Order: sequence, then C-alpha cells, then structure tokens
Amino acid sequence: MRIGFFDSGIGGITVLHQALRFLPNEDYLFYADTSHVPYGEKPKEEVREYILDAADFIAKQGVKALVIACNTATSIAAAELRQKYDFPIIGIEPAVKPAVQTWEQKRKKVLVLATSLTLREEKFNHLVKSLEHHDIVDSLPLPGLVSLAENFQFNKENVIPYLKEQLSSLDVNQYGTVVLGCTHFPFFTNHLKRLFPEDVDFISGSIGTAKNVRRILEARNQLEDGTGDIVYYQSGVRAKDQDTLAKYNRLLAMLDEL
Ligand code: DGN
Repeated sequence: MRIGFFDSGIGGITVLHQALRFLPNEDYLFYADTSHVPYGEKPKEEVREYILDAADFIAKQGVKALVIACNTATSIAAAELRQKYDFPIIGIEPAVKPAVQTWEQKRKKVLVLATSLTLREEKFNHLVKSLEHHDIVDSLPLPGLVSLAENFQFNKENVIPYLKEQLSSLDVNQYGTVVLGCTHFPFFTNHLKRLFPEDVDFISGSIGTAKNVRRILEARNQLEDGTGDIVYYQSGVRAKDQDTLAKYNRLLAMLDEL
C-alpha cells in the first residue's frame, strides 16, 4: 500500500523529497489541495474542513500511513485525524526544539518562519513555551513565499525584494538558527541564506518527519518493496497530464540541488 502525503499545495514535496531519500522502496500518493491553497491566512474552521475532506479522499484510495506534510494542517487537525483513522498520521511541525538547543553553543536567537495560522495556533505557542529558553524565539509569517512557490516564481528578482522587505524590521545578526516552519519555504533556502550571516543554520522538520515515518512503519512491520512510484492528486482529481507531472519532477530535482 502507498504512503499518503498531503499539503495545501506544492510545499509537501519538500517532505516527500526526504521520504524518497529515507524510504526509497515505498510507493507514494501525493495530494495537493490546489483548489484551496493557501491555507495559512484563512480562518481556522474553513481550513479544518478542507483538511478533513482531503484526508477522507486519501483514506478512500487506501494508504498505510498519512503524512501531513503541512505545518499549518498539522497544528489544526492532526489530533482529530488520529482519532478518526486507524492508520498512522504523521504530522510535521516547526523544528523549534532542536533550534533552541543551539543556544547553549551559539548564544544567538532563533527565528521561526511559518504561516500566520501556524504561528497563532495553540500547538505552536505551547511548544515554544515548554522549552527552557523560549524567550530567545522570534517568529515571522511569510505568506508571500507560499504564493511565489505556487506560482513557480523562484527567481531572485521576485523573491529577494519580498524577503528584504519582510526582514527589514529585524536585526538579522542576532539570529543563529532559522526554522523553516512551512513546507513551502525550503525551496527558498538559497535566497534566505543570502540575507542572513554566513554562520546561520537553516532547519526544517522534513528530515525528522521522514525518519519518523520510517520508524513507525518499521515498528508496524509495514515496510515494503516498492519502487518510489508517486501518484499525484490535486483536490480530489488525479493529475496525469505531462505538464503537471513534469512540474512535480522539476520541484524534486530542484531540491536535489540544495
Ligand atoms: N505548506 C504549508 C505549511 O507547511 O504550513 C502551508 C502553506 C499554505 O497553505 N499557506
């Protein structure tokens, strides 16, 4: 059976990319909720409905696990989905914990970049407050990066001016670690790196999530001998046309080069 991956859009590809590294012998179903992207600035209840519908559709296709490859969706609906389905639900969340641990060594602050909805949610605020050095954590929503990614605008002419403006009120020299707390953001890692001091580390939860999937499937004896085959769905419709498939392949290739 396939492993399901779900995101509002193409962001989940950054998590799928890591899964293909850690679990190359699995087959995958990738679902992007393209009719409703972006989630990050919409009311929570509306987004919750979209997530429940998508999960329902994915469950009907038959998956052995579902990865919520979206920080926003994880914070809103992971707990609810876990109650509803008997296959494992693996969410991604901003990697704040490992980021804050770097304080001991670096004595520099942590900046979390995510959607407004993720940053507002109780799950995130709880997580931060539970950490010993929570006062070193700053956060910044970057909704523009989601739109740029969805429109395939990854070139510096579009991205750098937006980032410069968003970061203009912050002193970037105070940060030692930047958390990419939205799965759309790793596509922009190289641009972000140009705007922070050289020794700043950029971390996301995607590697941890992929390892988590492997650990869980291993424990359930559900690892398989697949080929890394991926079927794509966009808001309930199978995406089979060459242009769309080429687009997803291009995104995976872009991530290979990071
Ligand atoms: N990629 C999603 C996340 O990780 O939060 C959200 C993007 C969006 O829909 N705004």
